[in-house]
Formats: sequence, structure tokens, C-alpha cells
Amino acid sequence: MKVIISSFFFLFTSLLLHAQNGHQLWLRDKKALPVHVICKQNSPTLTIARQELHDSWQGAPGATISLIIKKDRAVKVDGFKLNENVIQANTDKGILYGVYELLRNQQTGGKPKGGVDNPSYQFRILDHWDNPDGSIERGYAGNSIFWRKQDPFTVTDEDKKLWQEYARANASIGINGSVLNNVNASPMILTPDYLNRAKVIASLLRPYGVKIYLSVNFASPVSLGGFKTADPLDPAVMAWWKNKVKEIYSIIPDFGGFLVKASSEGQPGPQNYGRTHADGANMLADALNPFGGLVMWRAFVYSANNEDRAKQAYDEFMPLDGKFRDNVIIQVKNGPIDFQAREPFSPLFGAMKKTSVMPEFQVTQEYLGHAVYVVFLSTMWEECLQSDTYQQGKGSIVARCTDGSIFPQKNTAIAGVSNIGLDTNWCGNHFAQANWYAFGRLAWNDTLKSGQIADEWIKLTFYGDSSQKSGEADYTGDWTKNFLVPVKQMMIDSREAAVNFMTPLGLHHIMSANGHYGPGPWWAPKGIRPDWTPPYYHQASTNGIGFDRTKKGSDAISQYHEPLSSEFNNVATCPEKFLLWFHHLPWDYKMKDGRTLWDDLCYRYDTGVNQVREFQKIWDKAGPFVDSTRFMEVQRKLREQEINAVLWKDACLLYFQQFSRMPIPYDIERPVNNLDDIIKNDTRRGDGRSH
Ligand code: BDP
Repeated sequence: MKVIISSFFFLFTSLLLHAQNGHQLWLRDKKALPVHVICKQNSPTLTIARQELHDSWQGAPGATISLIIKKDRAVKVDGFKLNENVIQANTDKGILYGVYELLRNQQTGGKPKGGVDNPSYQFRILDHWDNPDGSIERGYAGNSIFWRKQDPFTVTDEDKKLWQEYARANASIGINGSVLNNVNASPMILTPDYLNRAKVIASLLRPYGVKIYLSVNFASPVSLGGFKTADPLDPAVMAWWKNKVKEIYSIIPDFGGFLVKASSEGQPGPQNYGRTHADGANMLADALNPFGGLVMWRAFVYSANNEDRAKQAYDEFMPLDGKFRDNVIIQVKNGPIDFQAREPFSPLFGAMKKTSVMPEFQVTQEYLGHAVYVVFLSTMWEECLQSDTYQQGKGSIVARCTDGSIFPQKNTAIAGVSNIGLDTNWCGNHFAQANWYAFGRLAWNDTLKSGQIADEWIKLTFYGDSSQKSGEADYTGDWTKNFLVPVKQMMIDSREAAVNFMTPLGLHHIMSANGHYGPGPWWAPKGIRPDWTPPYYHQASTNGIGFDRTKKGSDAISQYHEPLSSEFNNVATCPEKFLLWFHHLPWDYKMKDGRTLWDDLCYRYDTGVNQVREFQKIWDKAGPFVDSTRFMEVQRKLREQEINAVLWKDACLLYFQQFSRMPIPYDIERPVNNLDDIIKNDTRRGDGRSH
């Protein structure tokens, strides 16, 4: 009887909850209450601001809201002042951000902080790794929303609608820039046909305050201009770029600038001509400067030499500190290697004191289960932003080192590698939308806590539906207790769960080759660069496991400021979450809890798997509160995630056990997969890259 009632309840409630396909993101249609909007000025952006208020107002019915553009020195760039029913800003964009903040507060029961609200970073940018043929490098949500293979230069009404929806979503969370193409850039992007398509994209993004940028291939003068060289100090090369930039601005007058991956992973760059990164970046910066454009120059560099890969970006860029033009920003990935589930912060943060530096986060889940896993990345970014570099004394956290609080850098910026594609729900997994949302929110306010971000996102994305009564939401009842609270907890725990079942205790880069999904600690074919193979990173042998980056090893610890450097160097003080990142330790090393390293590793893998099983239960219980489409889609993802978590655990424990030669603790569930089968079946869900 109970079963019948509860399944009836489920059916009934899911019918009540309108079908949702996730396309509306956190901006679902509302039944709005009446509101009067007073605004003396006019612009396309203000028209949007006004419309948003009319479409979504949930405050006092019939209230009057004044939108005022007025110079105020306390209000910076895109900032605004929100008091009572007045939104004041220096620009129409500031007004729009204020409107979204007000509406968000109404819908989530948040209290506007009142007074001035300035963004932490001036440039808050999504990097799309989209190729001109419409494919996306490390994209898991369908093809590009910007480019396509068939009929590539026709712009349809559908394209325009989608670009507008994309712009609106970004504006609603404060994102104000989009790099439209892959950092592994095709020179083609600078040809007139592509520039003209970019122009149309720019025209739809503009009213929402989103500027466009392009990734450029450093050898473009060779491939497009027919030159023999792309040497940045060659006057003809400089002139080619100047002309190209002029042409771009004649097509897109408010073009944002270039993102450049140069002399990195086989991409051409200044080093091909014996020049430095500064020579290359400055040459482009000079071309962009007359138009106010920026160069975001990436520090993601490493070569196949004998130097620890984790040290190379720092070694290469530190000597260039202070040698870059004002309109260059060095774009640094959060960690020193490559977007792993956990890395310590990159030692370049805070260390480059005379150069603008911007963090680069990866929103797309390249190393975190693609569009399969439910992993809320906000906690990972918060961990990075809050890490103390000690570069200017205690409290020199990464956020303050990059947002202008500590160093007077001319430009402040932050980038997220987008997880957006043509999938109906944009991100492939409903929960991956939360990462897009969180990136925007943290870029606006780098002191926000992940708990608040998750809270807002869940309320906006799942509370009620369009048939709901208008007016303020009620967050006091069952919905909060039985849905919001457990789902939020799941999100907050989700990244640690992934760390546990993939790479606990500071392990890193042991995933399956090419596709970077699933385990692959054994992968090391002959002839391949060692730093592209997992054994280079885990260093497992019968003697132990871990990468020795102490003074006795690669000495990467010396790139960190004291007291961190000594703390990481000493195995007794090194945080356990980074233990095998910095230390090579014997299998019977005694951990803080008294267990051997081997046992601890086993328990952590097991904990990770069990966490995912808990998430499944949390979600199963969420059924009555979610429309059936999204409910079942997430349920499927979690099942797949559980299968992969077990695979990770079995693969890593059975593989490492060959070296530890110790038993898997008997209170842990036995592996259910055989190592040779896992290796044989490793399908390398790849995208054709070689590592
Ligand atoms: C790695 C990706 C690769 C990117 C590279 C980058 O595997 O596809 O091109 O980063 O950031 O994480 O340039």
C-alpha cells in the first residue's frame, strides 16, 4: 500500500511540476507581479533591464523602481548601487547587473547587501575551446553554439536566438566577455568570413554587456599572410598584426582583444624565433593598444625536458616579471600542472608582482568526469582563491593577489573554460549548469562561499515552476528540508568525492589517456613523452608512491613563499591532501590517523565510491520535488558516475597493489573488476589528442 501511495505521489507531483528541459537554466519563466520602472535614459541595455524587471518582478506588487545613470566615484566599472527601490550606476551595464542582483535576491530570499556592489574582477570571461568546424576541444555538451561545419557563414534566426539567450545568461551572473574560439587556434578565425560571423555574434552579445575576444595562432602571418616568419621583432610581422587588428576593429569596434597560447604543446610562438614570451605578447599588445584591446597570454607552458613539469611555467615566466606591456595579462591555470581534481595553487600567483596576472579555471569537466559526474566545482575554485600565497605577508590569498587588492595591476581579469554546447540543457548535465553559474558569481565576488552559490542556484533552478503562484517564494517548508538542504550538501561534498575515488592524497594525472575519463595509471607506451604518461606523476614502485618535489627531489616547493615552502617540504607538516603531490613515500608510511599509507589510500578510494552511492540516495529522494525529465536525467548520470567510481577504485587499487604487495583492508568491499579487463576495455573516450 505504502509503495502504491508513494509512487502515486511521485506521479502526481511530477505532473504538477511542469516539464523542464533545462534550457532556461537558472532563469526560468516566472509569473511576474506588476512593477513601475522609471528610467530617464535610453539604450538597448536599459531596455533589457526594464524588460527583465517587468518579466520577473517578485517584490511588492505595484512598486516603483528607479534606474539612474549617474557618475559616482565609489562605483567602479560595471558596479552599481542598490538602495531601496533605486539602482544607480555609472553605465547602463551597471544598471543591468543591479537589476539581476535585485531579482536574484527576490527569488532566493537573499538580502541585497545594499550600497555599492563592485565586481572583484574587471574582465570576467568565458573561454570557449570551440573550433571553426563546430567541434569543441574538451566539450561534452554537443557542438559549438558559435561555429559550424555545414554552411558555416549563414546566420539563422535560431543562431541569433541562442546567442541572445547565451548573452542573457552570462549577464545575469556578471560575465562580460567571451573568447569565441579554441586556444589551439586555427589561423582561419582571422579571415573575413569568420570575422563577419563574429561581428554578428558581437552584435547580439553587446546589449548584454558581453564583449567578444578571439584566440589567435601566433603563426598567422605565415599561414595567412604568406610570410616566411612570424618573428615578433620582424617589422613586417609587426605591421601585419597592426593591419589585422585595424581590420578587426573596423568590423567589431568594441572588440575585446586576443587570447594566446604560444610556444606551448606544439603551438607556434616567439620561441620558434629565439624570442621570449614578453617579446611575443608585447608585439600583439602594441597592435591592440590604440584600440584599447587586451592580450591574455597563457602561462600554460612545459616542454619535454628533464625539469619537473610543475615547475616550468614559473621558471619561464618569473624572469619576465615587469617586462610586459600594461595591456597584457598573464593567464595562469589554478594549479601548476593541468586542471586536475586537486592541485595546490600555481606558485605564479602573488609571485609575479609587476605584471597583471589572471586565474584560469576549467568549467568544462575534462578531468572530472565530462558531462557524466555531478561535481560542483565552486569548492575547488574557492579553495584556490582562498589559498594563502604569503607573498606579501599572511592573508595574501590568490584572490587578493589577482583582483587588484594587493598589487596595483592595471587590468584585473579571470577566465573560465566554458562547458557550453548545443545540448538542450547547454552543459550536458543539469548539475554542470551550476558550474557555469558559480564561475560567474565568483568572478563577480571572489569572497562568495560555495554554500551560498549552491543555495542560490538550487533555488533558481528547481524551486516551484511556472505554474507556481507569483510572489515571494516560501523557503520555510518541506522543499527546503527535503530537497534544498540535502541536494546542497551533495553539491558541496561532490568534488571531494571525486578526489577520493580518482586521485586522493595528492595523486594527479593518472587518468586514461586522450579522453581523460576513467582511470589509466598504467598507460605508458614506448616512445611517448614521459610527462604525458601517468607513471611520471605517480612514480609508483615497490619502494612507494608519489612525486618527490621536496628539496631532495625536484625542489618545486622552493617556488612557494615561506612558510609554505617549508611546510610543503616537511612530510610532517605537508597537508595530507597534497602528500603525494610533494612527497614520495613508502607504502607503510604512517599517516596521521595511524594507518599505513596503503591502507589509507584504499579507504579513501572506498569512501569516494560510497559518497557517490549516497548522492544517488539523496537524488532518488528528490523525486517529488523535481520535474520527471530532469529527475530521470540526473538519476542516469549518477548511475554512470557510480560505475565509473567503482572502476577508478578497482583499477587504482589493483594496479598499485602490484607495487605495495599489501592486502586491501578486509572491511572494504572487494574489487569487482579485473585489472587486465579494465586495461583491455579502456575505450579511451578520446578526442584524438595524443595525450
Ligand atoms: C589541457 C587539454 C588540452 C588543452 C590544454 C590547454 O587537455 O586539450 O589544449 O589543456 O589548456 O588540459 O591549452
